Amino acid sequence: MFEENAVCKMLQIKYPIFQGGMAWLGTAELAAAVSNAGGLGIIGAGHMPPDVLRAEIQKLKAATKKPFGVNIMLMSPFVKEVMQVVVDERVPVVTTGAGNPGEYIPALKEIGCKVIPVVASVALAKRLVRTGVDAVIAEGMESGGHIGEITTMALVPQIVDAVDVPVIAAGGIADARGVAAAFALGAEAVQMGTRFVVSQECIAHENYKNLVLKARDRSTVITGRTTGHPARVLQNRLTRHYLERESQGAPADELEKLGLGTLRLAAREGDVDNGSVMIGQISGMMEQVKPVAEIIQEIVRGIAPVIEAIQQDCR
Ligand code: TUI
Repeated sequence: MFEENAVCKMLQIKYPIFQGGMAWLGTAELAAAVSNAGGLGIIGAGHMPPDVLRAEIQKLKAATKKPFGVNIMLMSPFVKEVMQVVVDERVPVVTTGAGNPGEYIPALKEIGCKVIPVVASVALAKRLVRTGVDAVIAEGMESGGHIGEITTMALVPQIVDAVDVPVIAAGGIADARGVAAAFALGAEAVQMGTRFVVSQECIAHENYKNLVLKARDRSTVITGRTTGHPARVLQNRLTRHYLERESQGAPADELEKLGLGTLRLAAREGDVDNGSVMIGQISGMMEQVKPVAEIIQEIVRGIAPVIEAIQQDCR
């Protein structure tokens, strides 16, 4: 299975399934569970200071012998220092988000790290492929957290056609049907965030997980469209106030202040009224907290039957 898959071969992983590098949720514990189950576990560095990230990487190395990644959020005030940490620690795979990682690519390539940026447009995908990235993650606006403007359905095939590196699809994928659909669009792997938030190994506060389990198809909203940092979150007291101020034309600095610290508040402290419950649109489909290994096995076993059913129908 997946012996010929370009992403599995490049990264030496068993299944073409990445765990999204979620700030405050993508811990060593979650990443170890995903890597040990055959996927690619990823620490979400978010706004972590460098010493905290180093400790997290060391914890992950102690918990798995399998390949893993670190996601670097390029809007972090510590971006230069955390890049140095991943170089020092010889992290095998780095994914990036929320910006253009161009200036950091040479140092990462130098240590043999596979560099896989998240992109939300064809233009950035093409530019980064010219600078030598190993693959790209095409992330649709169905995703949770910081997002672009194009859906997975429209973005993935356009990026597949535009670049000559493997494409990993992200945004709105949480089961075998989503993986089969991503493969049909030309992706060679998938990245999932929402599905792993409601896993046993995810550290998210139970209030956060319970709200995700209760979500329906239309439960998320996009905040920050006027600030240049749009983010998908579950609708709650915070988003109602934020969107009201945004519609009244509140300045970006006031809106940015309203969002400060709110992801940690919801994810770790469980204040899901005043915090940001970042999650994707596929949260409407999440019914149950499951162990990571079960999530991955269920998806992997489900792919061929989905494709066979389509083939039957198309004969
Ligand atoms: O990065 C993400 N999702 C995130 S980061 C994050 S941390 C955060 N915390 C508090 C407030 C705001 C964010 C939460 N969720 N996904 C990857 C991603 N990258 N999605 C979209 C992009 C992206 C968008 C524009 C990448 C590059 C880009 O263009 C940059 C350029 O210079 O052209």
